[in-house]
Amino acid sequence: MKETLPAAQRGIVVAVDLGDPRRPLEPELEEFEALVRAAGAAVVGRIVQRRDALAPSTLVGSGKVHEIADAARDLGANVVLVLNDLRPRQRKGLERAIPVPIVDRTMVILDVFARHARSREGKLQVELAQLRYRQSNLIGAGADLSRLGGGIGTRGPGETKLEIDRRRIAERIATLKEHLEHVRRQRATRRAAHRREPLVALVGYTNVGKSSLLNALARTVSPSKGALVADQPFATLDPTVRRVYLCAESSVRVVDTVGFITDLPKDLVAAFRAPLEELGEADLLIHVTDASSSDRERQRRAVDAILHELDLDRKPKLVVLNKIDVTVAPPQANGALEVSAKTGLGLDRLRAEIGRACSARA
Ligand SMILES: Nc1nc2c(ncn2[C@@H]2O[C@H](COP(=O)(O)OP(=O)(O)OP(=O)(O)O)[C@@H](O)[C@H]2O)c(=O)[nH]1
Ligand SMILES: [Mg+2]
Repeated sequence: MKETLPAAQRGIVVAVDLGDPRRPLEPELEEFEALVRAAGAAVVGRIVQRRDALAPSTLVGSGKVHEIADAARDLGANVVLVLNDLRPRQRKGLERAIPVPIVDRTMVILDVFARHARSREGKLQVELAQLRYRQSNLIGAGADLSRLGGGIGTRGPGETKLEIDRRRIAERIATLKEHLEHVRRQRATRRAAHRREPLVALVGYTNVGKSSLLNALARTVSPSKGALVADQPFATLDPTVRRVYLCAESSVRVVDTVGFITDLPKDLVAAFRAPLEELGEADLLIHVTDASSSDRERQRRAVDAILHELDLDRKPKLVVLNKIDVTVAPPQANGALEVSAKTGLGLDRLRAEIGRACSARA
């Protein structure tokens, strides 16, 4: 029997460039388009407006609003994806003038998370974050959502379409919190059983190769056993722990966590607070960076900012420059340990450094 595939999503990406020299638009725009693709939509157009300030009622100027509506029609787009986060009033203003659904960056990220959540805890967290975002942004249920007709902004972590009635959202949020509390207590008990071995946490921007590095360190050969590796943002949502042998007699546990991103939406930070707080138990953090990315500096700053927010900036930390097989001589390596999860280069040194850092703690 043939299945009818849902109509492919074709999106127009819209961004306002505020011309902040400390925040060039291009890398953020490219990252946003990668997120859109990870959420399953194709980018068929890009409209950028340079402004000194965001328009309070429509984000972009009124002329631009019409340009977007025309482009959506001409290019056969069925969703408009906005890089800047939208206030409820701006969302309404755009919705009034543009006949396709309006989806902002936070909704896209939530959508990618919904697609990638695997564990029960991950799914509960994502659903909670989605409902909170709807609640605080007055994104309607029912009628408004059916307008989205499936696709980005409507996907729940399971098979469910997010169609919960607004007055039931609060109830559902309370239930989700209870379930999460229960799952977390179980995990805390499991964790207590492992306390004696040092815990090392891999942190870093999304897609830098944290899961690949975990697999390489743990020498996971079977792809089904290892952490999931994929060339897309937020492949990993659920923490994976593996035992890594530093030498024949000594081992540590290494945990691979959800990747970070600039301006991680606050509903997501709240949802992932508990798993990230477990990083507080780590004896050592390994900050993984991507030698092949021209965006490395911006990414490094974003990760440092989140580590600071999570009160983790005083933890012992090793900085690792991964994917060194791709670039010959990366500029500004700043004494970072050069490794390649792909070729195995530098991994023995990394093991030795982990051992040194962990025994210094003991
Ligand atoms: N050339 C090269 N590619 C690598 C290396 N390490 C990882 N990659 C690739 O980089 C991409 C991302 O790798 P992941 O291990 O999924 O990265 P991650 O940091 O876990 O990503 P998220 O879980 O999505 O945040 C994949 O396509 C990997 O094959 C490396 O050392 N060299
Ligand atoms: Mg990963």
